[in-house]
Amino acid sequence: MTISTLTQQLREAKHVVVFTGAGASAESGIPTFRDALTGLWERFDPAQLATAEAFRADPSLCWGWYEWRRQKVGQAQPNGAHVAITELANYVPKLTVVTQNVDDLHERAGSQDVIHLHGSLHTPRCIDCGLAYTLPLTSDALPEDGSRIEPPRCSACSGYVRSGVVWFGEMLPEDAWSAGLAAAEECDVFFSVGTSGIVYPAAELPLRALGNGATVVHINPVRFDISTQEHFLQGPASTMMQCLLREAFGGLPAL
Ligand code: BV8
Ligand code: ZN
Repeated sequence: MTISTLTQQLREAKHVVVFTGAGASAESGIPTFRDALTGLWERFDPAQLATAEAFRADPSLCWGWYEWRRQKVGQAQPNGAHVAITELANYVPKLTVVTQNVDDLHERAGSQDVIHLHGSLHTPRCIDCGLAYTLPLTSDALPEDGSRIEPPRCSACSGYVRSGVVWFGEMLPEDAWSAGLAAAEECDVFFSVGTSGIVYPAAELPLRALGNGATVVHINPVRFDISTQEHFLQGPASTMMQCLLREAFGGLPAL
């Protein structure tokens, strides 16, 4: 598919879905999920650390990791991809942003009603009674190579406070998953931006969109195998999303 055919489809689309993974936040300086961990967590595989078992085994190590990641997100800014995705909403009748990411960069770029399939760093809760916990606005700057932090305790039942992300082995939030699925099964154009497509059930969404007859486009600097009906734009998310917006709709504010 040529860029001009794709931009024509984008101009005619009634409902566009943008599905993002860690690669969409990479240019904001947030390490992707496949990037090797550093510092205190260097010896861990993220898929092992992002589990309820890891938290129960060593709450301070796990909570320290999430607080360090939350700090990195707080220090980061939305990048050109987030901005272009927000802009896209002004040009198409309906845009749904579905993300696997646990940062708030889509929201800080101005995207509305972002669907977080894997939860968020910003919504911790009690691991026992589920009571939401309000994080202090600013915590002291954490050491760059990380530190162990004793998790806070729930004010209602004194259970440990856990991160608001979805751990491996946990169900996705029912409302997020059904909203993401409905959007994939209804849209005309589905962009899959910055994801390795390893984690399920999120990785099913592009296939559901394809099944519904949507045009599916993968955007990633690293080429990977796709079916003959899907399309691939090889390049970083910010450049590709901004270029698509310019080609399809003309201007885009300077960053
Ligand atoms: C579930 C929150 C049902 C945590 C995340 C055994 C038991 C239970 C389940 C399983 C099991 N075995 C397998 C499973 C399924 C499992 C799974 O898929 N495992 C994988 C490892 C095979 N899934 C689950 O467990 C899910 N739940 O199945 O529930 C169930 C329940 C009980 C029992 C049975 C079944 C829950 C999955 C949610 C996990 N939580 N995040 C945290 O963040 O700490 S997932 C985590 O990976 C992040 O959310 C991340 O977004 C996500 C996916 O990774 P990507 O986003 O794709 O990031 P990645 O680093 O992989 O790739 C980055 C890409 O960006 C690369 O392609 C790179 O080339 C590209 N890139 C780089 N730079 C750029 C770029 N692209 C564009 N521009 C750039 N500049
Ligand atoms: Zn509690």
